[in-house]
Amino acid sequence: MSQEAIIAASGAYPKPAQTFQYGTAGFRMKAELLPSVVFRVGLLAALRSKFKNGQVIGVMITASHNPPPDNGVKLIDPMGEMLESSWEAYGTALANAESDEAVYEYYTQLEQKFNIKKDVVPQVIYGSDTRESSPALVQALKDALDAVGVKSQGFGAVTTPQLHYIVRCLNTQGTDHAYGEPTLEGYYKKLSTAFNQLMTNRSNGSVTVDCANGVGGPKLRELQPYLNNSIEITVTNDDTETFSKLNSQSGADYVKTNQRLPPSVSAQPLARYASLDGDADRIVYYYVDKNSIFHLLDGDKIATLAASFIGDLVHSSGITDFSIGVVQTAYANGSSTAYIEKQGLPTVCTPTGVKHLHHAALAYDCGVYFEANGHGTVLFSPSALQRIFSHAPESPAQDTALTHLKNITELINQTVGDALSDLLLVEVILAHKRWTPDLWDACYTDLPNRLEKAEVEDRNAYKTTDAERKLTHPAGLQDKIDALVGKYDQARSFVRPSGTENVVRVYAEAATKVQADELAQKVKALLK
Ligand code: NG1
Ligand code: ZN
Repeated sequence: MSQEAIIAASGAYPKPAQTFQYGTAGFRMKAELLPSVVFRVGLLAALRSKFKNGQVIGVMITASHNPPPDNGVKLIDPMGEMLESSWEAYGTALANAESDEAVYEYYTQLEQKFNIKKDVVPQVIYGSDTRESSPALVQALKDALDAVGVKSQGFGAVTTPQLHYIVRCLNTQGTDHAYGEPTLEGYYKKLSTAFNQLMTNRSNGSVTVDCANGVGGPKLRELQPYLNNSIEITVTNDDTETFSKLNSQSGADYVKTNQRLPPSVSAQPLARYASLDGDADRIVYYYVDKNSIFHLLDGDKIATLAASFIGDLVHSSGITDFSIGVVQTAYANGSSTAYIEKQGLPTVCTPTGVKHLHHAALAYDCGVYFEANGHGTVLFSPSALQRIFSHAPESPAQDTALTHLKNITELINQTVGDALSDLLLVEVILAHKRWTPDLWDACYTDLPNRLEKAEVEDRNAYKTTDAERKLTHPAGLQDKIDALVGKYDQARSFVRPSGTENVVRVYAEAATKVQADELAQKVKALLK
């Protein structure tokens, strides 16, 4: 493509006076700051695809659980995973190039650095969530893709995990590890076929799903006709027309952070409720007990549920020497870690951000990873899948368990955490166990905890070690935190800079709610 064409196209998207950084969730900020960033991410996606010999790269425009005025953009690698970390820096550098000429120059430098062949046709697919700002940003992306001759396809409003699924399907088509049909219909068929088989002759009442007025609402409605009648799903907070309602007083982040029902939900005792986030890659469950007390069933509870269910199926199938591990972050409730270890399963703690968890989960035959906020999935290694699908059962009971296990591997979106897939997974497990939400909840009791955020002058001054559980900088601060923690029972607290917002987060847990709240406040006060 000609130098003039790229420079001219870039000229339509001037860079604001702002420094950008490709963080945990790509670029994310006020939407009006993003057009130049999205344009340049389009160039990066083209390079990435060329570097990967023309494999399809995905670009998702979303700001997940952030408020309506925000937006964001992130890249999806060929197997449906997050962009390889080493490339984040190239995205950052492109986004910060001060002129259109500098954009072009850096683009050609990267072409040379990676020895990119001129004759490879890059392929990129893209989608967005339901924000008002999304169509204009999609246009910026398209302009970049056109300027560098990318073969591209838009999927309109989709959930983040749907786009990850389609990327993987496109890149595995026609191989012996084909992931599925690269369409939304293919996605619904894959999930529903596995779900319907797992729910044959089973039923499990109803679940009410709060969709945060985001893209998960319409997509859950699209999925519903494919599902058999084994559960009744009531879809709420699915108004995507009123842009200001997105993630407002609803959604997984609201429920998890406030530890309470969305105001729009009047809960019946012991009925099941779930909330998705704005791009439907997170889900949390909750219920109220007979005394109308709210109980949260978060990502940790989903991880323990999935790990124990899969462990039982593996065992009952007669498959031996099969490793299952649970990957968490520092935000995992201390009780969940203790519970998993008591079950004899290994746990690993990684820094926040799904890419870290995903990577650690690859070490097991089956790696279950969830952030406490409900973002996570289950990975089966290629050799584990091969063993599962070639295993010869020796009894009818083994045969049944094995069939369930095979369907579980199909039901789970193994590319990335997926609220719709996780919803069906939880429903299947509860139906198989005949568990009401209180029985699920009774596996262990969460330690009371508190998450706070603090505005600080420079969050980059906060540096962590030990999977973000300890601060190395500012010097001396960790000692002060440790001294406070020592004053409370079963207490734990840590401070880390957010990767998605310009804040520092404070987490505290302790034996009682009063203690957890007080500890969080006192640690927060240290940051002033
Ligand atoms: P930051 O802003 O780095 O804390 C938040 C979530 C992460 C992850 C990312 C990406 C918490 C405490 N942090 O990261 O778990 O989901 O957003 O969306 O929930
Ligand atoms: Zn999300």
